[in-house]
Amino acid sequence: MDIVMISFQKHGDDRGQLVALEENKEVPFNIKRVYYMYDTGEGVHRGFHAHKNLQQILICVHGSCKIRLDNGKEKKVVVLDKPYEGLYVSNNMWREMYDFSKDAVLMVLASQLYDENDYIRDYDEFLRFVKREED
Ligand code: T46
Repeated sequence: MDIVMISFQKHGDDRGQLVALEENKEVPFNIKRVYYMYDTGEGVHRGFHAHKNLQQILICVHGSCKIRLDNGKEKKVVVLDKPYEGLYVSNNMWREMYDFSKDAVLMVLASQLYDENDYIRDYDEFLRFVKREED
């Protein structure tokens, strides 16, 4: 399984850093939605689902967290701890977010509006979905 990390250009000067993200440029899709999570409690694990269609870029703009990705065959863990790095998460990918630092802000850029019908929340259903997509 390939992990796709995107390193964004930093526009730094003596005032500090700035990162700009535009759809279909730094971000490889039309951005329909942005959400972020913060104040995540110690020991909390979030996610535990996949998406049928949604593509996303996860950026830990402050602090750090870990993302476990699972494509139904392989699992990999990615540490997000740089505000200028984005993790591309395709559809058909089971995800879990954990080990949030106290100050973590995880921002997500999404290719679709929120749609509960796009979620696969049952792991066995996810495995069946991935298999069907392959056939
Ligand atoms: C994902 C991972 C990385 C909304 O009303 N609108 C939204 O756009 C989102 C994302 C959530 N919500 C509501 C639905 C729930 O009542 O916010 C609540 C928490 O959402 P959820 O339990 O789905 O959060 P996570 O952290 O488990 O998962 C989220 C995204 O839902 C998911 O698409 O890939 O972050």
